[in-house]
Amino acid sequence: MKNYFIAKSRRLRSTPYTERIENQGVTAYSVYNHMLLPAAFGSLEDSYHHLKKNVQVWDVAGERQVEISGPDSAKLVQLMTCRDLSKAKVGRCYYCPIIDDKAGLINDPVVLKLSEHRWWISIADSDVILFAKGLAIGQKFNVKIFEPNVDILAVQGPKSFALMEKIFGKKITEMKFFGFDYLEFDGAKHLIARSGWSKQGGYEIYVENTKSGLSLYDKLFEEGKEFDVKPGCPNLIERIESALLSYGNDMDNNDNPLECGLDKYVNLDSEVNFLGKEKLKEVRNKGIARKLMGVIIDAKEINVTKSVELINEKNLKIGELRSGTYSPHFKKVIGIAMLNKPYFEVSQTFKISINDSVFEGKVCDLPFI
Ligand code: THG
Repeated sequence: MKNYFIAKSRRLRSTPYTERIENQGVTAYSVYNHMLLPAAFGSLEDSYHHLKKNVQVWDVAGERQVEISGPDSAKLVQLMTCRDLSKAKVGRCYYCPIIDDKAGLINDPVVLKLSEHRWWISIADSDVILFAKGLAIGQKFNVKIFEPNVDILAVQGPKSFALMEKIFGKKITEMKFFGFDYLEFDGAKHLIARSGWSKQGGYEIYVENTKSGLSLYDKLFEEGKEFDVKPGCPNLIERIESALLSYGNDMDNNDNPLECGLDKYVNLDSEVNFLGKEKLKEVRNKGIARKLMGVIIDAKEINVTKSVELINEKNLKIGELRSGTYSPHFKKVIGIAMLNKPYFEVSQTFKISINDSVFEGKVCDLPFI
């Protein structure tokens, strides 16, 4: 595969950590919420093994916050998500599908309840702020909506707990999954959550004070030497093995949350009011017509840059591959695919063309591991 340079500009926003990761050897960028998102530090496979064993620090400032505050803030946040947030607690994070009136996914953010009338929506790659503003204007809600200067640093991997304890003390190890708290470093309080886009454990530091955040960045590498800390980024292999979905890759506005297996985050039987509720009830009553599933393919390499057709023995299209990677764990290609009814059954076989060669594959449940 040929590679190309990225043309930087003001529009393609840098992060406070860009200079640091470039000195540390970032080798590829992606773009996320109009911001640089590191995509590789050398070999993807080496980073995968390192992440599963040690600890990494990630510049995920591209996970931008949409802040919604004011008397109608809870009403607006609820209007956007099919997850019932009526019992949401201050100090907790909630993974929430955001959908439109047709139940099409707009985004799949982490929502943080900062106080009764103040929320952060930690977004995946789509312009949620415009959707929120449009709704607020149309509904005449009394809210303030803006993008605060928050630049997340993720600390991920099994040794993240020891590293963070060294810097922040015992308190940080007592934090529950998807809980958050404010901890002090170098004269500033940082919101730290036990979360992150890997299944290897860790934290996310929502840096608002850039000066303190940068000194924390350096401190993580200094104190992390004994844990073999390395710079990293969301890892394609690890996130597919773990079935962490990627908005824009695995699902988009043409898919609804039930098709994407997000049933756990869909509450249709409570009183809360959200867009697309009636439509989702219809989908639930009728049953979904397609489903996001795992696939395992007898191949050693793949590079998914657009959806790829999955074909059955009768040469009928039965679905499409949306993400894929070689997995060192399975020693095969694994991927995330949208399968049409009635083909979303485990063990359904298919053929797929990769680089002009045909390979055999099989459907399986998510997550893989
Ligand atoms: N952290 C923060 N913001 C984010 C992401 C993140 N914004 C963009 C993107 N990632 C949003 N997507 C996801 C997808 C999955 C999860 C988090 C964000 C996730 N899911 C857990 C799982 O699947 O096991 C559990 C969620 C739950 O059950 O509550 O962590 O990573 N700040």
